[in-house]
Formats: sequence, C-alpha cells, structure tokens
Amino acid sequence: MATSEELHKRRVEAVARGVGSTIPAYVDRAGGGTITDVDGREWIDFAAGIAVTNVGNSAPRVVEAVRAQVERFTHTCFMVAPYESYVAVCEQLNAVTPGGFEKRSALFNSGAEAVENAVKIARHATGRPAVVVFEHAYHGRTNLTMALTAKNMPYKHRFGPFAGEVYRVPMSYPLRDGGLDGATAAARSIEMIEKQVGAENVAALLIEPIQGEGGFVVPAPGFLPALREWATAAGVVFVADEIQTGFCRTGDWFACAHEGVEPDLVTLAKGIAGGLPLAAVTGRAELMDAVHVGGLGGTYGGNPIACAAALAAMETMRELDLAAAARRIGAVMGERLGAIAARDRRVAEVRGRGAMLAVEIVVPGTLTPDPAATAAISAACHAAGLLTLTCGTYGNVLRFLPPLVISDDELARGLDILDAAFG
Ligand code: PLZ
Repeated sequence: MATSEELHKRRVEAVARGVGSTIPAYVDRAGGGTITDVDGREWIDFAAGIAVTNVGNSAPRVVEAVRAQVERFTHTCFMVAPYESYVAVCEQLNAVTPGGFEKRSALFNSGAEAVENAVKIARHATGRPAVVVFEHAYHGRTNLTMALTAKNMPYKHRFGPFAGEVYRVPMSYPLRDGGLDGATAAARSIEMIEKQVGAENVAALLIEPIQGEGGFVVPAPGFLPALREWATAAGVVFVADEIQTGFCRTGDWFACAHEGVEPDLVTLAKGIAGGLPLAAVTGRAELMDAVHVGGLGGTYGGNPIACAAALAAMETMRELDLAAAARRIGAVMGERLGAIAARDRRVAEVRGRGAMLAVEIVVPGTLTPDPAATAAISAACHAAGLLTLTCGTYGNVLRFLPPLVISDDELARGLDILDAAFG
C-alpha cells in the first residue's frame, strides 16, 4: 500500500489546491472511535467527519443495508421511477423532527443543497424575498449559501458576487456580547430586522440552534424561543439549520428540542445516513406542499443507497440510544475540559451540548482571540494521534465531535492526549 507521504505527493499533482485536509495522513479504515491510516497509525477520532459518522464508520446495520441495496438497484432517480426507501426516510424524518404538526420532507445530496431548498420553499410559500441570517453563521459553500455564511476567509473570499436579499443580524453569543440574556439579545436582532428589512419582506429566518463552523456558539436561553415567537407573529418561516447539531449529536435527536422550539422547516444532512451523502428539508405540510409539482428535485436527491443507509443509521440511533450516549460523552468530556479550563487561563469558555463541545482560546486575562495558540494545541493533538478540529469566526475554537459509538477507553485516551496538548 502507498504511504501517506507518497499519496500526498500524488495528491499535490492531482487534486486542486483549494481543497484542504486537516491531517496529512491518508485513511485505510475507520470504525468505532478510531481511524487507521495507511501507515498503520491509529488516530482517536474527535471529528466524526465533521459530525457525520454519529453511528460510527461502517456501522454494521449501515453496511448491511447498503450492501443489500447495491445488489438490488443503485439508481433510478426518484423523479423518474420512485422507490419505497425514499418514502420511508421522509416518513421517519416527519416523525422524528420537532413539531407535532403534519409534515412533509424532500431529499437532497448535501447540507448546502438542503439550505438552498429551504429558502426556495419559504420564498415560494410566503411570496416574500428576504432571508435573515446571523453573525457567525455557516450554511454552505454554494452561491446562495455563501451569501448566508458569515465568514469571508476561506469560504467567500473572491468568490462573489453573492445572492441578494440576505440580511445579517447579531447572534446571542454570551461570552462576547456582555452576557446579554436571550430575550434582550433577540429583541436587539428583531429590532434590526424590523428597521432595516421590514418584517413583511422576510420569507425566512434561518438559524443554527447551536452554531457549528462559527464557533459552537450556544445562544443564551430564551433567544431561540423569542425568535420563534416573533416569526410566528410576523408570518416569517422559522428555519432551523440542524445539519451539524442533528441526529443525536447534542443529546437529543435535534438541538431545537432542548428549548422546546418547533421550527417550521428544518434542514438536515451530515449525521442522517452514517456517512453516505444525503440531506433533507422537513417541515410544515402547508409550506412544503405549497411548491408546484416538479419545483423541487435533483438527479441524485434521495439516492436509494443513501436512503437505505439513512434508515439503517436511524435504526442504530434508536437501538443504541445514541442521544443518551451523546449525553454521557458530554458529561465525561465536559468534566475534563472544565479541569483544563480551571488551570489554563487561555481557555475563556467551555461550551456546547452533548457530544458537541468546544473550548474558546484567548490571550489570558482578555477576550482577544488567540488563533495561533489554538492551532498549536490542535497540532500537538494531531502529533499525538488525536484528530481534533478548529472553528470559529476568529479561528480560536477547538471543537470536539466524536462518533457517538466511541468506547469509554477511546474517549479517555483522546482526552488524555488533549489534556497533555494543553501542557
Ligand atoms: N449548515 C450548520 O455545519 C457543513 C462544512 C465544512 P454541506 N459544515 C461543514 C466545510 O468547510 O465545507 C454545514 C453546516 C451547517 C450547512 C452546512 C453545509 O453542509 O453538506 O457541507 O453542504
């Protein structure tokens, strides 16, 4: 087998430079809480492919379902010749997402595509143009979703012009907004919408219930419920982007559930299918069904192999109670991170929920972000065999997203490496 070094040489000659990788090691196999590279080195996985392999890599049920489906048929296109698994995935999403009302779903390939379609549906159903998004938001890399995403580098830089009718308002970010309570922070955002956009022009308010790429920002309690209430009164479609938070990651099936918020539409991807590309928009039947026949779709959306994987992944989440597993992982990680924060003044805050936790790194005694220290700690983790990711508008957040099937021993070993990386 080629070594990582050899593969890297080939990669530089073949793969566009714009596509980066976190670690220089090339994967041979992965499962449970580990990844093994082609040089035989084992990595503890605190990334889960960016919150995708919640059920673990090559989860047994997923492997079995995919194998069986590949043998039956690989693709007919649901828009041409439909099949049961697409319908079954939609039935399950309608049942498992927050909100006791009648729902419909449509399936796509990527998170960005789900977000694009949620905006299409909200605009079509309301006849209004504007979309409101938040500071630090991340919603994807396509043209519309670049406009919805906050951060310039690396996502938007020199890729404009961007789609119009996108308006950005402040997020509730307790560490950096003086600890505004949720209701006050929401009132500030709502006033900006009403003064600068006009509620009657707004089709959708789009928000990550816990921000992902933007820094694992957890809004103050009450922020999401207040926005939900305002959206209802203003006839604005409340869209929760649960692409990173979804499918048991935060200790519940969806992060909105923690505050009892029922979105009108929810965008789903990542954890949905155990690593196969699948995404969805799920929401109120009257909004989803407002769109004319043929108005939504795509060649591969709801591909039968991805649908088979999704059904198996959701079954695994139920069978292993991965929401409870996420809460357990969160308790163990939270305790260790708390101990690190207590001794290392570079840690301004430990935050997140369930198995979606992060630490924000600053210059001690200030709130000045320290991306260099963050990168150094991350590099020390990588050198010792722990795969961690960074995020945040300021690049100063270390985030931890282990597969929810990680063993106690793997988790403990990963946390030992992390502990040592802080010095
Ligand atoms: N919405 C909340 O987290 C994807 C992006 C990685 P796609 N986040 C990982 C990168 O650098 O490209 C994401 C997300 C939220 C939307 C998306 C977009 O999902 O499947 O990457 O298109």
